[in-house]
Amino acid sequence: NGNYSPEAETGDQVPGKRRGSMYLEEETNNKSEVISCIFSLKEEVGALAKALRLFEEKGINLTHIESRPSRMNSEQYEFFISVDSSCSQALDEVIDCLRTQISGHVHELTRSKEKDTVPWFPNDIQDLDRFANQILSYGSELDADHPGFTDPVYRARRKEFADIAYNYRHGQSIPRVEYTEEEKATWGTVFRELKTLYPTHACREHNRVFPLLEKYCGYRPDNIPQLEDVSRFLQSCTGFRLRPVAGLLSSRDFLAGLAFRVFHSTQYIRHGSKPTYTPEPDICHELLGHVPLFADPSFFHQFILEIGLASLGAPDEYIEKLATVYWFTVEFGLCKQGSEIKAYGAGLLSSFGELGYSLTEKPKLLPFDPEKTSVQKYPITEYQPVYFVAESFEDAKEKVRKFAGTIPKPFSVRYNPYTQSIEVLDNT
Ligand code: HBI
Ligand code: NLE
Ligand code: FE
Repeated sequence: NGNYSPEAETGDQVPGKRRGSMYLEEETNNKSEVISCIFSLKEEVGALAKALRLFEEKGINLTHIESRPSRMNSEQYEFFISVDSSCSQALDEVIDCLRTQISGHVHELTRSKEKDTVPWFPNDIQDLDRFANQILSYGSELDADHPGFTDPVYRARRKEFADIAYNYRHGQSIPRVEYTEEEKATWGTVFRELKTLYPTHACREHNRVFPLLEKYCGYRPDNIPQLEDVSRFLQSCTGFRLRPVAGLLSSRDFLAGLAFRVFHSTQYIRHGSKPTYTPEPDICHELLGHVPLFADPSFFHQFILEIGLASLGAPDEYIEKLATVYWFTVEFGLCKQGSEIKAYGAGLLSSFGELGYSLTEKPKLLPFDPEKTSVQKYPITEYQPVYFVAESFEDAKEKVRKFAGTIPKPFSVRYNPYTQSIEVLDNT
């Protein structure tokens, strides 16, 4: 069907499923949110066992049980139980059975129907494993005329990379890849061309980190660095880590990863026939464009965290706005530095074609303002006609934080780096 994705051609992968707009009703935003109920039973041998069998039959795992004598009826005992909110539907069935077969008195305690409509989001860093096979096809814009699309050798190679990502689980080290001579040559071209532009075109944070990557991570024209080595380096700088991904995730999934300081990174390289520019992320884009700024301990990584946290549980229309803000900052942002304008967007810092173009007088420049930036339309397969200029990373971060405050959510979230999970603070 012309989709530019590994599974579109081979057909033997789990098909890319769009989950972004689906509301998962049985799950809620908060792991600690439980559903509780109280039921009363006549005091006799085996009464509780009978009731518990109903839960067992429906596959419900009780997370809490307590008993007390009933104050209303001295022949009865009351049982207070809690179940994980993922059991919501099964619990309905059990409650029905309890009412009709065993006990007249069942009282539901906490279950808010309204909360069930908050889009699902990961609570724990391990939950990111669920994203692995939800890869989107790139879209019809990028089909038959894309250089990699008609090259069978390139397609097969892409499938190898996709398999690494599909099989990866949180906590594992990222498999090392032996790149071919041809792949290394493509990297070499991109690396050399970009390195001549960085001193004049890249922001100072990027230029500050780059020599460290050369020193510690094997950034060289003749070597494609390994994701595992780079990920370890990043963790020591800002706590960010890389995770291999087969292709594009939905914006919702991709942004959610950022809240956990996880950056989903491709491992394949662009087709050798077009090193100047490719619309897809590839390892050049991730390592040369994104990684230097993810390593920067000042404001930039906080800016990214802000976007990631804002995305958790946000309604679809706001996910689209946040993805657009991400596009015009993290991917294609320009910023003021002294009296000059420099590039900090990874899509610019990884394309020697567009990096040069972005600082000419051809594109239109507008001041970064999340309200306006978030609704700007943009092409994804050609140089951007419009760029937004930030005053500074700190200023951009504050503006995004204010913007995030306008997203309607019945709770706020915080990342706990010690437990690597999200803490949800109820606002209601
Ligand atoms: N998925 N793997 C991957 N890499 C990206 O850069 C990426 C993505 N999915 C969505 C996406 N970017 C854009 O929607 C951003 O604007 C969020
Ligand atoms: N156009 C960029 C490049 O050629 O490196 C990739 C952008 C990915 C969003
Ligand atoms: Fe990117």
